[in-house]
Amino acid sequence: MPIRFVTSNEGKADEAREYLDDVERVDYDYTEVQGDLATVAAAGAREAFEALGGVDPVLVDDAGLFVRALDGFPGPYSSFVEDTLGVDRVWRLCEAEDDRRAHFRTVLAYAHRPDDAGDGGDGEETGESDNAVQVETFEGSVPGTIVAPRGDGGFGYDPIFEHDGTTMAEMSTAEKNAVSHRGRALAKFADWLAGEPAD
Ligand code: ITT
Ligand code: NA
Repeated sequence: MPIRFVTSNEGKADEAREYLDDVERVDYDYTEVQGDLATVAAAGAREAFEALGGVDPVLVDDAGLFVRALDGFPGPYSSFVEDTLGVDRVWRLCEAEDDRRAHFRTVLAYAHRPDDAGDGGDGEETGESDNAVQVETFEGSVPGTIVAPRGDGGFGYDPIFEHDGTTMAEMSTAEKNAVSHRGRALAKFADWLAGEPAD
């Protein structure tokens, strides 16, 4: 069964394809509730799962850049800030700071309806909510430093996010996945999926 990755961001889908066999990117504009990344991702996955028919599992990814000297800005507003200020101006805000440490964080939320047929434990049929939708979340983060933009790869804030001397925009997808917030979360998710009975 394909995993529908509900995201407007082709870069996220490309990164996910390194961990998951059958990823289909889907545009669906789920509500971004107020809250931390996990709350936003889980609510988005649940909403998208139902809106897309309630059968194929759905994956949502909510990410943010947190700059220490800016009290975690842009954090949950990272998407809005990229669209309005832009990445170069986020660099210029940080340029004035001595401490340019930051981290990137993402939460993947996977909404699915486990197929319980045949593995009902004690064998009792309750006839209800045996296969209610479930949402699992997987978190990943990576420390880094905000630097003047370098590199043409990746997307979003990658040109200004340096990890171990290299910006994420200077890395290939595989190199970025090996160290990134999303790569860590995807690895956890792929491990978890491998342990699940097939739908
Ligand atoms: P969807 O919500 O449609 O998935 P988005 O790009 O808006 O796509 P987020 O809200 O999760 O995704 O991302 C918040 C911001 O952080 C947005 O500006 C992204 O471009 C940026 N971003 C997310 N992951 C990133 C990464 O791995 N490297 C650099 N920037 C990233
Ligand atoms: Na978004």
